[in-house]
Amino acid sequence: MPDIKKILVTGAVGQIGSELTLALREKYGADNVVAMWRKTEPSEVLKESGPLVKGDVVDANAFAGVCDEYDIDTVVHMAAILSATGEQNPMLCWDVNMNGTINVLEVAREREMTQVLIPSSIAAFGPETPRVNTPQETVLKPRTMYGITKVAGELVSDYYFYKYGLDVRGLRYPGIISAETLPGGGTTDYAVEIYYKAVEEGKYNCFVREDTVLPMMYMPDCLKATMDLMEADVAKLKHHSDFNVGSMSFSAGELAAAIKKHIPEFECTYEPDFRQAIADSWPQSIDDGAAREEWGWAPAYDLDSMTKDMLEKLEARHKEGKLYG
Ligand code: AKB
Repeated sequence: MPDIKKILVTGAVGQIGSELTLALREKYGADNVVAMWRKTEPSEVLKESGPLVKGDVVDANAFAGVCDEYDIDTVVHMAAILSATGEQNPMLCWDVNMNGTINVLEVAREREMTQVLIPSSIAAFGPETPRVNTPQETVLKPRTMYGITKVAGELVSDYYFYKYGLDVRGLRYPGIISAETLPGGGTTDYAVEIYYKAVEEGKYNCFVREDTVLPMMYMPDCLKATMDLMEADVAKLKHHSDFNVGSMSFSAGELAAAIKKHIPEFECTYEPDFRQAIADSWPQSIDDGAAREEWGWAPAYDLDSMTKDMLEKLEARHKEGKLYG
């Protein structure tokens, strides 16, 4: 098993980073997981539960300095510009995602780090990819800048593995649904916003069509997938930076119907915007046989169990007047 001792999480204030940092602190010891953030102020719980550093992964020297200061042997690189923001500002997306990734890999290579985790996404696929049960090995011709940076990230990560022996791992996240930190700038954000608005206002105006089907995953499964992959025996891995991970797939209409079972008065309307074209270029469901075989991936939640849990959490917070934290 990998000898992970001191982890740096970039993008630690983001939707996944914020919860992953806490889960990693629980597992590896609070002092051994450093949360790196750039723009958004970290929450009290992130601040109080372990070390925190302000930094920008695009600045290679500063990033190397942080790794040296904290004696980092593992980087979990969550900082990225997502699909929707990436289409509004492609150059920013290229800069943050490409330069951030190569800086992480170079700093890790120079320091002979134990492991680097760089997530990919279903955005690595494009309209020419089979959309149902998308295979592990298939066409990677995305039409978004975010997707292009994710394909390049997978390829360059595997390059570092084969050329330098750096243990780089990655998984293609579907849309991630969670109740703690709101996502920002993604196409799948509607699947989180809908829960908040259902609880807050009893209605939601969805920015994709009712029949839009995408693969999704609940945060507890996302944390489990990420941490299980980090702990997997490298000798058993045939893939490294590009694992498909599936969990559930549903249309926006089916999601609204699942919420309606708990909040009968909930009304969802649909007003597709530029994000519809992005969603239409992505898979509807994922074949994750390689992840299941090589490191035992198995999700726990489905649409109904996730919806019950999401609504319980958000309703409890709403009652306390703290829906948004
Ligand atoms: C996005 O919508 O951009 C992300 C993703 C699927 O990678 N959530």
